[in-house]
Amino acid sequence: MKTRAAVAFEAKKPLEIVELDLEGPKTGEVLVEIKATGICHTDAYTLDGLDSEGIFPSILGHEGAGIVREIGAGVTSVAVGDHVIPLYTPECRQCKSCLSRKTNLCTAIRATQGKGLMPDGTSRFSYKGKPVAHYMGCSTFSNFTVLPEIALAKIRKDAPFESACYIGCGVTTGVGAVTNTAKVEPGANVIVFGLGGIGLNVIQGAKLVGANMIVGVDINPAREEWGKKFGMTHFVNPKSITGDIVAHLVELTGGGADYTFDCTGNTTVMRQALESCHRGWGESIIIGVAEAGKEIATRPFQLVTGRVWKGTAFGGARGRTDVPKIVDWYMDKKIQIDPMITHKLPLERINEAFDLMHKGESIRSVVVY
Ligand code: NAD
Ligand code: AHE
Ligand code: ZN
Repeated sequence: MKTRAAVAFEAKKPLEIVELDLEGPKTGEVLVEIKATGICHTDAYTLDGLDSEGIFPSILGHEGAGIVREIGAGVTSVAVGDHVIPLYTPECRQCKSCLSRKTNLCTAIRATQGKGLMPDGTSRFSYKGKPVAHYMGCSTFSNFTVLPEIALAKIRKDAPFESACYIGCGVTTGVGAVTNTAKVEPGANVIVFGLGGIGLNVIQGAKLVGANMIVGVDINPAREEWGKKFGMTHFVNPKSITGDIVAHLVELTGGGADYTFDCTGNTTVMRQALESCHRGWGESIIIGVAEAGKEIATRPFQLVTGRVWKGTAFGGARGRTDVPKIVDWYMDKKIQIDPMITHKLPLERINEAFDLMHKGESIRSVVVY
């Protein structure tokens, strides 16, 4: 069949809207009509050529929601007509990682996914007879896409696609980093670095679990109002303070935070986040994705004296199990999504979404097909 998609032909070049060929689902695979997709900073990072796994040409996008249109042989967990969210972290429930119960990082298809291929080692997309790579196993910047059934969370049909798509990455990552990875307890003091599409969800997650101080740190002053909307109690703009940001935050939190979160992808900020933790027990969670070649550093003394450095992918969520529950939280108004979706655009205008993100003018842009 044919599908309309925004293709990343080259790094640092705008996406091009073209019609591609899409092969139908093979054994264990599912054809999904994507109804809406968010644009996450990770898509921009890959498009900007900063991803060591970046492949061109490819179809980016990993924050979608849609409808099952066809199932391949052997598919049992979803049926035609089901509403689904594609999962860049699948959940096979059979691999060593899934069975360990210690991680959400299912390894069933990670190797081929990282090469832009389906589990059988081929791509379903082609343009003018040449293969085009999948991205993060999702490729939601295509109106139709094919995924393995283990990479689909079935969700309730009354959830609007234009909001539910954000649960495919940003919402689950931010809220899950608080509830699954850090396990923030009521009364804890929290610092969130970077108040974009992920950081604001960390803030709402911290509020949800009853954190005490929720300090937001961002170099964009407009983010102060945004943080307050979702539960931030204090805002710090590193550009507006005199002296060292870490010393400032340690003083503000009475000795350092119980939990800090990096939602910037900047390795200097990651160090600040670790060192703003309380001596003896503070935990810092890296969410941000740093560009290829970057490394983190701190004095080992920071860890010797009890601070803990952790990371999280997809908020530690096991997608097929947890994503439908997060959709329920949204539908039950336990968490907010709609105010964070600042822009809705047709696919033809997807490049504007990247410009808005780079200018700091959007929280989340969503393409509606
Ligand atoms: P975003 O562009 O919406 O937000 C980034 C925010 O960080 C902006 O508000 C920006 O002003 C702020 N910022 C930038 N530099 C800063 C600095 N030096 N100090 C303080 N604030 C600074 O991006 P997003 O979509 O929220 O994504 C955030 C990061 O999380 C990206 O690196 C993205 O790739 C990553 N991410 C990781 C996961 C995961 O599973 N680990 C999931 C989604 C996104
Ligand atoms: N490809 C990059 C790593 C990118 C990365 O860390 N991705 C996160 C999700 S970001 C979503 O917006 C992730 O899930 N990581 C775990 C995994 O298995 O990819 C690189 O550095 O090569
Ligand atoms: Zn993302």
